[in-house]
Amino acid sequence: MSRRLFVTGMFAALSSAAPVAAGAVTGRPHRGAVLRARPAKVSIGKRTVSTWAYDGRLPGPRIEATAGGLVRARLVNELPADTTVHWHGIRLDHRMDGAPGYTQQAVRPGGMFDYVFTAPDPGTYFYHSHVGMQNDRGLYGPLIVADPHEPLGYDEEFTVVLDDWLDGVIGTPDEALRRLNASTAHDDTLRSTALGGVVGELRHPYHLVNGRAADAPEVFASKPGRLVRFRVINAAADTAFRVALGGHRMAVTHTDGFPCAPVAVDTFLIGMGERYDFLVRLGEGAFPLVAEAEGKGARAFAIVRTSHRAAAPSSDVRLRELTQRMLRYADLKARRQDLLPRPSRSVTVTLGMRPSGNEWTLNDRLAADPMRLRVERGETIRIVLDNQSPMWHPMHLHGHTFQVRTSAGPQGPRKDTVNILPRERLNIDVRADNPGEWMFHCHNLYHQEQGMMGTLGYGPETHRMKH
Ligand SMILES: [Cu+2]
Repeated sequence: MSRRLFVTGMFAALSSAAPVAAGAVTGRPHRGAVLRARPAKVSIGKRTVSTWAYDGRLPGPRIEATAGGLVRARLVNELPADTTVHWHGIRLDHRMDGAPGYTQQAVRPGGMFDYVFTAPDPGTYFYHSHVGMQNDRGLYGPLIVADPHEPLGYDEEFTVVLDDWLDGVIGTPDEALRRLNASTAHDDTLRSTALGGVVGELRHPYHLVNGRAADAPEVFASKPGRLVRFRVINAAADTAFRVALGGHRMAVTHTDGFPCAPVAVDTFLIGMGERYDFLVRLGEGAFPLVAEAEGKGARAFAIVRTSHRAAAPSSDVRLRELTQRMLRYADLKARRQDLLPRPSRSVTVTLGMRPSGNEWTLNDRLAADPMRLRVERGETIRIVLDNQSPMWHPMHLHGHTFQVRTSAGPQGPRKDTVNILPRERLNIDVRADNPGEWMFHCHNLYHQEQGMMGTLGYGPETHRMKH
């Protein structure tokens, strides 16, 4: 059987070695993706909502690259606000990282910016705005980096972008944040044992697979017997998902872009900013692909169909897979060539919550006066994440992929986003091989905007860019 690598390619980011002025918009014609960030009405199933999106699409266009090749994408800002694009998980030139105030000035309304960078590592990534609450609107899309020497054999692949949605339904994300800031309480009804307690800040009225709600679900059409790779991306602001495919066991093969020894499980939990790839050999029928909004009593839902005759599953179908064997970080083993050297020193990052209940801290500091971890180029350091706050946090480091050191030994997975539960301590090792000033933050967007943002920087601190 032939392997179809790119099933929905729209904008190929061509590999090319042509030199380009980084970031500058040159007079030369632009080759590559164009992302027009603009207000749009989009259908999320039976409902149409007003939001901000790239090219009026939800998710934004799929961008494809080849490992070692260039990605070119021109951001055109047609929003009534500043914006940037962050390339989540990519170990790129820091000037292209889209971190406003750190690596670039945000792009003003009417302006544009050319992102041009090499994508060194193959895998499943995504891009999103890094300004304010814009990532809880529609400003995100998948970025898939192909491996020219792909070792996995499979027949077909599908990308599954998960999201929690409120924009244009119960106001805007900025209004939701203002409500949270006016309150000191947390919704104690949003709970999960797997996440160690309260799971999130609010209930989003919809949960989406590839921009579609359960009332008009995405359908992945395939054939019985095919070996299929699913690339799952959690682009949500405040929701972890528990993912399972009815009637199938899955072999998890990658997390956050990087390969791991395949693990057979029934389900996995994916935090905001994380990615998982899994393989399944499809049976014959119409199968529910369910992503439970963990602890929120709601779900995202899609259908995997390999038979025209089979009746569609109901979106509220009970799946036994959701309660069976769930992936743990300790199950994941990196390849030998992806193991980082032993760290030469360690630093502790304490995750905290102020008594206000709506300010989240790293080493007691808020984003306005951020914690800075200083590293020197070439060293490997251990970061001890010590969660003293009452909630779990998906911590994300820009520009690097760290190694999670689990209780299962030194071969933990390479990741860029890791969930840490309340009262948990977790070691991650980082090799300082990509100079710059990098954001290190919680990928719960509400926590990020309530202060949980620090930096990892090389050498002495130089002056920070003015916003
Ligand atoms: Cu958090």
